[in-house]
Amino acid sequence: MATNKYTAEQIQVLEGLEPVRKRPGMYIGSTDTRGLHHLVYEIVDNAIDEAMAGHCTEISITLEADGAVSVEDNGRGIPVDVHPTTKRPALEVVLTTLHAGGKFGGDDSGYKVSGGLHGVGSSVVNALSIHMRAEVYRDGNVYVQEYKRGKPTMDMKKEGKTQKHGTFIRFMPDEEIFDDVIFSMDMILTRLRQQAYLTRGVTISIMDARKQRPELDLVHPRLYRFHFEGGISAYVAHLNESKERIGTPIWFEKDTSDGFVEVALQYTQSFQEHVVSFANNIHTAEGGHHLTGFKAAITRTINAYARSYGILKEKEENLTADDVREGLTAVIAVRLREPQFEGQTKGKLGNAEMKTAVETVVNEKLSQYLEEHPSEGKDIVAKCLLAARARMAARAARDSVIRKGALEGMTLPGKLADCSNKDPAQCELYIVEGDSAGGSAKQGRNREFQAILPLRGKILNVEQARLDKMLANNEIKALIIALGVGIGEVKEIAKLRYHRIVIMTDADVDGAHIRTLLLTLFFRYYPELIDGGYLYIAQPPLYKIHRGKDIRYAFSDTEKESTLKEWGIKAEELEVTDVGDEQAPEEGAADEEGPKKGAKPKVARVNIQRYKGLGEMNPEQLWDTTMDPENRIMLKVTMDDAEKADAVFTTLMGSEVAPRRKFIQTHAKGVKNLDI
Ligand code: TSJ
Repeated sequence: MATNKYTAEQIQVLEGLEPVRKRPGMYIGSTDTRGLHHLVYEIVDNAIDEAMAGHCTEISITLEADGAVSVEDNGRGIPVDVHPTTKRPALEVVLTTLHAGGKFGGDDSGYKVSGGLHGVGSSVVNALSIHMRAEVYRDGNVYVQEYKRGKPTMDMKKEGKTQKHGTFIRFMPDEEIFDDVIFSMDMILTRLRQQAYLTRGVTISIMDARKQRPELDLVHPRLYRFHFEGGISAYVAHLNESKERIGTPIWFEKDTSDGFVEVALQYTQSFQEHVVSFANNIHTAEGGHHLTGFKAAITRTINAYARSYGILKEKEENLTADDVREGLTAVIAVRLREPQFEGQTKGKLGNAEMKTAVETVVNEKLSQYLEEHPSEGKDIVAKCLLAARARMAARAARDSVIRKGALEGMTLPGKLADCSNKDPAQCELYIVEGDSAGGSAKQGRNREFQAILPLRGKILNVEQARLDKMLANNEIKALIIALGVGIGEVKEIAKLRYHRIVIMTDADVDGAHIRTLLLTLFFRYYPELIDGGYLYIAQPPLYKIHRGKDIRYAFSDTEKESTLKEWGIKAEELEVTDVGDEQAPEEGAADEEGPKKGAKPKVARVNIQRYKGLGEMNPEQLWDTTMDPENRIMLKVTMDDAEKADAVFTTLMGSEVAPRRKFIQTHAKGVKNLDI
């Protein structure tokens, strides 16, 4: 019925922003640093949409001196005409009502992106900002409106003339909503670089104009410009920078009735597979049907090619999907009208039709490429055959290892201090760097459900090692046996002995290195454990701060400073000592307990100690701060984290020396913070 439809539409359009401020997590996932960054992505995604619709070529983002963020594009400008149902300018409706986005878009924009928040809209950003200003450059005029916490503080007005066209949005995140309002250049760069690859030809620039930059951001120049004429083909080239490549990236695209398919791929001599997929510019970390279609197609196409040229003999077995994925780097980007995102983190594309769409396109275009490039074709098949032979050798090695009982049925390693509970769902395994920290952890733990495995030294260079060699390494063997899941083709995730695996390393370069190495190992050999949410990183405190009987632990410099602020002490007035040293507080650094009648103000000494390593904490401290489920903070490792570790690892450990040297030089200043 027409009346009902009208009413329903009106209700939807008029929905206010109160619920967003009441339950921000429902709209942006969380109010931690991740949620904070979503604000930027959400605004930028609108400009990306405009670029993908073919109306915008430049997008600039500025982290302003005062902590605000501004985003400007040279698109058509958000419409400003009065919206019929609300009698308000479209600009105001877009920025002050929920789900108003897209209602003004006509149909030419094709597939909407709206990546970060899966399309909840720019009004959510407005609601969560203490202040927002919008400028629209359109028809020779500048239109302006400002808002506070999502509410207009003025009617939209014309403010002068301009030759420009486009949209400018400036917002200041609300400190009442977010735990922390400091942006990370690293996070913003990663995301925007990816968006620039996916939107070929657009220029995205990021300016860091803040007075105070977070320590980790100091390794970055203040201005970045991303512009990739090559699109995802340049992305593949970038992923393979430090690897030994076979030919140049292969690229193709095709518009099908089910959606648009674009693929870039390149083989390398590495043993690892690196395939990244996207749907409507959203990274599908859990894969989905488009990825399944891609994998099916490369297996089929390469086998067919190898057979037709007699490289694979009649009596020889087909190459397996694993064989053709070894050393493969690829980016798959699809665009479709109604993407369904499924899975635990909504990172899996659920549209079944995309399997056939991608499979058909890749079958056709890849076989055409191989026909036209026989020399590259031969090299690719040779690489896949090498993988197949290695697989058979590894199988033989594994069989013999199993016969000798190296893994299966083998007793738990002696250095593992196991827990008494045998229910995996209750149990935790702490992988601890070094024997002394391992000792503290063993004494400090709750032995009922916490097991400790100390690892010594640098484990192994997994980039260059094969499965059979890895099994021979004692540290790795101990870890694998402790996990209980086997490895390679005998992997059985259901046999996992601990449902929380915690990497606990020092907050220094060596610790970061071991952590990167372990993350890489899990990323490459046990991605299921990361996907399943079993892998964590412990967060030991960086500082112990005490004043009289009041003891606090700080896990970051920000936290340390806020404790001192709470106590009315300026950070510059204190000197931080390493654990063990005595600290004499300077005059004025001490705290006053508050004036008591007739008594002199009581002064307590404030003392800050910095922990250099886990080994410096005694068992009780380690339990209290880092291992006690009631108090501890642990980071759950995501595929994204692990993938980044893998990239760092490949650069640091890979067989090619030149890029490693470059990496170490360009990051030398930041190495003490080397982080995933
Ligand atoms: F929404 C927003 F405020 F977050 C925002 C929107 C932020 C930024 C930086 C840019 C944009 C934006 C929106 N850039 N370009 C557009 N384009 C439109 O909204 C637009 C313009 C014209 C037409 C038309 O049919 O004429 C349609 C649309 C959707």
